[in-house]
Order: sequence, then structure tokens, then C-alpha cells
Amino acid sequence: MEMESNYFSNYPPPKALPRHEALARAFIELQLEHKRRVVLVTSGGTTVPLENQTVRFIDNFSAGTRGAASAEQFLENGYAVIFLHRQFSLLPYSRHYSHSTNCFLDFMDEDATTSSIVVRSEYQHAMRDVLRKYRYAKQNNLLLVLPFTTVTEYIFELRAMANLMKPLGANALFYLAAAVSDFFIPRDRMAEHKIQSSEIPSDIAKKHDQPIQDDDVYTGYNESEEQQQQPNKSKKLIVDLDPVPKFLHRLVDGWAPEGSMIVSFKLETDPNLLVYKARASLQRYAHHLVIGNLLSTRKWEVVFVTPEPPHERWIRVPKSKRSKSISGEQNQIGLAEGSRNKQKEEKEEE
Ligand code: PAZ
Repeated sequence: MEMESNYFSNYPPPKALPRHEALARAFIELQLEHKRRVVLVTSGGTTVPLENQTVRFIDNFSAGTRGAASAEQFLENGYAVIFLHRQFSLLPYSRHYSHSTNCFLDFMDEDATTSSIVVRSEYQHAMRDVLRKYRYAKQNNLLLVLPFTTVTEYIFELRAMANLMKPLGANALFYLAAAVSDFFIPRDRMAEHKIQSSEIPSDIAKKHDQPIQDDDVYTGYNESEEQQQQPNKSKKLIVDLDPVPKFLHRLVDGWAPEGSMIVSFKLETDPNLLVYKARASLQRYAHHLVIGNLLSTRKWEVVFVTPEPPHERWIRVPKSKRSKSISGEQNQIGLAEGSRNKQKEEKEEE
């Protein structure tokens, strides 16, 4: 609790938060009227800015495919979706046509007789299907799309959404697929202006409040003797990061509604660590499910780690089903999709 209040009192809330809260409040009220289940899907990577006026930042890997694909599956299974995503990462439905190797214009043609713009005949069928689902979600107010960029924005948004979801009780689900930074630069150690790679005369640096020559600040430069003798050369940048407070604890113990379900994801690159880390996360936070995935195989296999037996269950898309979508994007497991097909898939895999 102390860590929480320290953190939130140290940072100004994101500018967009009041607007996002108003949108989410209205959205949730509507879903309550219709007695719908609501899932908060988080998607995409958070950034850690190196400067307050940010030119450079550290990013976390995630295109947003898992989150966007899963959101589509939740919508098809009767959920309303709050899609809290990294700005400009993949979105449900439009993901089939964006960020792909094909430009969206490649899906279109000009009709020779009418000059109207039309979808090319080979894409008609698939695009009609996507368009219908997208329209249905939009017209029925089933999808609320909210962006974040930095890890601080993400944490503020997560807390606010969980709080607003309180009246949903057991009809609330948290599906945390976003790749959230584990390390960040606390506000009091952050440079205001763009970090310089070469020496700035001290009178000018002072005027601009640049902490570039100060050994105490995280953005201090490591000036080797050799570098000092070559003042025109670029300098090293040493970045000293603090751990991001573990807010999953607070989500489980306080922010999330009583009776709601919390699913988190664990991404690893070392196969030997994946299940161990997923189990450790489940034990530490005592939530409902950790879905583990490896960077290299995440598109076709995940492991469900649960507190109840079987404790560890692998779900795999069989090779024959690793089809390409219209945009060339390989299929990705979404939770509902995985559950629906899992028996069939497991059989095929065998
Ligand atoms: O967004 P994407 O489809 O490219 O990747 C999805 C993922 C690997 C980020 C996600 O499945 C995941 O594991 N998220 C949690 C990451 C973490 O351990 O912080």
C-alpha cells in the first residue's frame, strides 16, 4: 500500500486519463445494463523514457498480435472488451490489414468502369468476414480502445480501469498480455532534456538544466581516460534503472473486483526457465492463470500454468493449422480460440 501511494503521488496522472475514465465508465455501465461479461485486455509493450521531454526510450517487445487476436476471440465469445494497448500497436480486426508486409492499398483496386475503389476480388471473402465482425462490435458498443505509451501511463490506466470494473464483480476478467517494463528511471533521476552524446560547454549546459556532467545522475557519462583525451569523440551513456514496483499484487489484492478472474502472461526466451517463472509468478501473486510463452514459438504454442491440476498444460497449434492470414500474419493463439479448439488440436498434435 505504501509503495502504491508513493508511486502514484510521485507521478502526475496521464493527461488522457480523465477522458479514458469517462469513456470506460459509460462503457461499463452499458455492459452492466446488458449483464455482459467484460474483459480488460492489455496489449503491446510499455516504454521507459530516458528523458522527460522524450527523444529516447527503452521499449518492451510486443507487436500486439496476442492481445488483438485474443480480443477478437473474446468478442466472438460474448464478452465486451476494453482494449488497453500500446499506441500504434495492432488493433482487433484492423490488425489483418495493418503492419503487414502488404500495404493496405495492396488490398484495393480501382474499378475500371466506375472509378470506385474496390477490394480486390481475391480478398473479398476474408475482408467481408472481418468487416462484419468489426462493424458488429462497433455498432453494439462492445469494444473500447484505449492507448498507453509509457509504463507509468500503463500502471495508472490499469488501476483506473480495475477500479471502474468493480461493479462487474465476477463478470470481470483481466487478460494481461501487455509486455510491461520491469525496470524504469524514477522521476527524480530523469533528465529533462535530450541526453547529449558529446560535451556541451558548462555555461550552456547549466542554462539548459542538463545533468550531463554530473556523476550522481543516472545519465552520467562514463568518461574513460582515453575518452577524456579525445574530447571530440562520442561518450558512453550509463543508464541506471530501478525495478518497477510489482503492481500485479495490488491488482489481485485490491484493485480488481471481488470474484473477478486474472490471467497474466509470462514471456521468456530460455525454455528451461519458462514453466519455473510462470509457476513462481502464480505463487507470488496467487491469481488464476499464467500463460507462458517463448519468444521464438509464441505464435503456435503456449503453456497454461494453473493452481489446480494438471498445473501445466501445453496448447499447440498443429503444423497444418499454422496458416497464413490474409495479410501474411501467422495464426496466433487467443485464449478463447485455444480453449475451443484445444481438444481437437491436442488430438491432431498427437
Ligand atoms: O504482442 P505479441 O503477439 O507480439 O507478443 C505477445 C507477448 C509475447 C508479449 C505476450 O504473449 C506476453 O507474453 N506478454 C507478457 C510479457 C511479459 O512477460 O512481460
